[in-house]
Amino acid sequence: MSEPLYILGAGSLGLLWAGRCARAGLDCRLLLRTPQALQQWQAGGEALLLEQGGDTTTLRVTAELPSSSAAPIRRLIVSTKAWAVAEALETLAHRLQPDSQLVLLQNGLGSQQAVSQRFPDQRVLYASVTDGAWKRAANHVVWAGIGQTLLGDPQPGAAPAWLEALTQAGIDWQWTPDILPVLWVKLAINCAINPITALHDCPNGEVPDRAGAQFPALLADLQVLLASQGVSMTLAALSERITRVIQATAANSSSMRQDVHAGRRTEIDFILGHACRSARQAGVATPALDALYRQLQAHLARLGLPQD
Ligand code: KPL
Repeated sequence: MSEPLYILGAGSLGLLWAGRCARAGLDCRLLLRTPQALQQWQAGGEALLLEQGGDTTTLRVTAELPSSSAAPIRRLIVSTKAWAVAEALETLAHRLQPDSQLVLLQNGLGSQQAVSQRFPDQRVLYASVTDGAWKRAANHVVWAGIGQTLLGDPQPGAAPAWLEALTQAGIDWQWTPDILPVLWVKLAINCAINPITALHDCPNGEVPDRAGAQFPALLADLQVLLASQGVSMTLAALSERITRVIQATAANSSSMRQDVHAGRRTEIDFILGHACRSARQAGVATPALDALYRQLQAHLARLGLPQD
């Protein structure tokens, strides 16, 4: 890959992607949000610590601010939180070219469509990522669970050749010609797990017990929601899928629980918010999902966190 790979967002996922690309010797560059963050990164010798299974590798990754240069950005991985994408992309819009390609790694739905609308001239790819990662420090990421990345273009089209560099970086990815249903199922998984972990402050594995009778009602609503979006899955298949994710990530703290612990804005609007709005627009009733949305909003308000 001759073009540098830019990574926008130095959260756990951004560092995980940057670390793996740097480890493979790819030219990857982190785009940081503030001069303070850049100063801190440079003061640390541009070192990125990638920890897996107790082993930590130190890698050197160059960072810059979107505004620090006018150099074109042709390959961009967007790894910010869903609510931060739009504003973060505006800071580098002047560096995008008609042949620039963006890969969006966000949880939930809604932010992806907004980017596609804002950048109609660029190729915007969507991804569903199931790796588990968390940050021990600003430059130190722990790869807690190896997952898979499904990539696709909401418009018909083949995988761009440069994605092969991801394989070189050890990223387990696959091209899917139909990415939206994949993202809908991921959204359903996030609706079933993340809010419960935030409400009960529990790891993923405790979700069914903590939710009690709310859980089967929620799964039934999610199945109705998926059907209304053209994703047909039986309730048994959806329940099994969600149960498998809960078991595989039993000890993990969901991204929403991590956000709450860090006193950060959550992705509620792109997960439950998008789900409830879509159900309403499709004219289907999802009472358990709506109740969970209200319950989580009230919980976040009590904690002094945004409800969107
Ligand atoms: O995607 C996740 C998240 O935390 O956002 C799950 C699948 C729930 C794993 O923690």
